Amino acid sequence: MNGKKLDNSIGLIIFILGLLVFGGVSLEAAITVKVTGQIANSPSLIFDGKMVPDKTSWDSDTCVSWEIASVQFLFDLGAVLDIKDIVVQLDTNDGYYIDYSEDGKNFKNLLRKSSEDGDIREGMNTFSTISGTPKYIDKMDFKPVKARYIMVYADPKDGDGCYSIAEFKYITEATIKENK
Ligand SMILES: [Ca+2]
Ligand SMILES: [Ca+2]
Repeated sequence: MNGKKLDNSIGLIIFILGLLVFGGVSLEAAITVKVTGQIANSPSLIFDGKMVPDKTSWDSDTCVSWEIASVQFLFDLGAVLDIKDIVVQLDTNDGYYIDYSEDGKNFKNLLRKSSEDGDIREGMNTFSTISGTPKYIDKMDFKPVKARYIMVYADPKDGDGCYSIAEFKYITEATIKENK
């Protein structure tokens, strides 16, 4: 495997990341990423705003990759937000679950990406729930939810055992207003 291993013996890595802007007001709401299990490369890559070209290799230095299906990523968005849509870059030939929670304890499934979803069969791919965009996947779309916590993990029964995530974006009502 390429890239340096982050051997987190206590099972937790926490990264505080950048600023979020919502509703036109800048708040120092930090996104925290907590990782359970062993991964390659820094989890900060998931929220660095940089997408990778589709078809990028799953173990590229620009991706956060792992090989044990029990690895979990827990994103704390810093506040309960109205999540309308997401855009996520994942290794296309695996299944992944994305769950959400308001309190960090009670999680519900937001969506599942199967190994069959997407327009390419190898490498990193972009999956969007924003209808009308080229990477929109109808069956992954969801009704808006209130969430502060997002959990991402692989489906151990669907994929080749080589998993990867390169970017996660979420769209709120405030994001939509800003872009008008
Ligand atoms: Ca990235
Ligand atoms: Ca894979």
